[in-house]
Amino acid sequence: MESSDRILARARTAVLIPCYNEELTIADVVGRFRAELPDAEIYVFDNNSTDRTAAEAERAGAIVLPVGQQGKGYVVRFMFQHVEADIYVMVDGDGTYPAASVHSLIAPIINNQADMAVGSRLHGQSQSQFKFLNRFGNKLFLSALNSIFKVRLTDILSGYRAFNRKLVKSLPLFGGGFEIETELTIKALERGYRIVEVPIDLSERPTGSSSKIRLVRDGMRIIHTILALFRDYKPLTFFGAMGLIVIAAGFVPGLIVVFEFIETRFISHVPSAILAVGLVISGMLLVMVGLILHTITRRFQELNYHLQALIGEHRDNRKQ
Ligand SMILES: Nc1nc2c(ncn2[C@@H]2O[C@H](COP(=O)(O)OP(=O)(O)OP(=O)(O)O)[C@@H](O)[C@H]2O)c(=O)[nH]1
Ligand SMILES: [Mg+2]
Repeated sequence: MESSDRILARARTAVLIPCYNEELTIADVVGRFRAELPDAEIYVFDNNSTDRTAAEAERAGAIVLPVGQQGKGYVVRFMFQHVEADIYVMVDGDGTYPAASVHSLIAPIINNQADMAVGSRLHGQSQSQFKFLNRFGNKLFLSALNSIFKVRLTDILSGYRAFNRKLVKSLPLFGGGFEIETELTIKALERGYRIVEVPIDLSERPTGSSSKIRLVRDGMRIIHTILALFRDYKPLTFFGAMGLIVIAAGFVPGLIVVFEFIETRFISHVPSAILAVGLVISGMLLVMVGLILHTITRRFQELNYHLQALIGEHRDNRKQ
């Protein structure tokens, strides 16, 4: 087996840092990653910062690329499309993630044990300094995601990740804001990519540097993303559960009418009867929609599998 050092020496590694007004910390972040990964290309994606972020990043030796459309999600999509490398590391520009952990983060990618490695701030072995609300929100989204998608992850919102090229170039991402991390995790899971979590310790933002998260707005966007992906990737569970609830609700007026009919051979609660029929038919319709979408999703998954196999074959042919 080839040693991971030798593989790393040959692989092109890119460190990607999305940034919005991080003049206080960006030079330090670039410097630390340069020290840990001397051969890597370090890119800073400046998203209309109004402070000296771009100048500071350039001074520290990073390649600075401006991105016009505002939002972390747009920036992640831009960098995945435009940066060519074999191993990708993504990290925040606020200096809260430890650069020294980058080696344990990229190890599973180099050794081909994972397609995405996530620096987990909530792992049993992590000692993270989290703000109370952020920790609470994180746990809430996590339990929703773990139960819907039947996985056991400990951090879905982490901004410190490593990827291989295959994943970066094949995930279709649409989110524009902070929901991008949720989208990355769910879409990678659904496509069968291997995800591992590596414990990391989160530190606090230094004083004077301000958070870009707006709890209500970004929280709503993340909930919306989880629900939309639930609908798209688990349609039978999503529509089926709704359908069963509506059918069960139809039983309440329905049973009143049935009991009355058994007792008196007569129906006086006509509105209840109409309501019951309406609810049961609507519920059945929802279950049917779930079944149809489930079949279509399955077929698309098969199609996607063949497509990936074809792309792999094409790549192998070109290498020869
Ligand atoms: N390119 C770009 N980057 C952004 C934008 N908003 C935030 N970022 C960057 O995304 C990273 C994460 O944002 P943070 O504000 O640190 O969010 P967080 O890490 O969840 O929360 P705190 O660290 O507690 O503030 C930082 O490097 C930001 O500079 C944006 O609109 N565009
Ligand atoms: Mg941060």
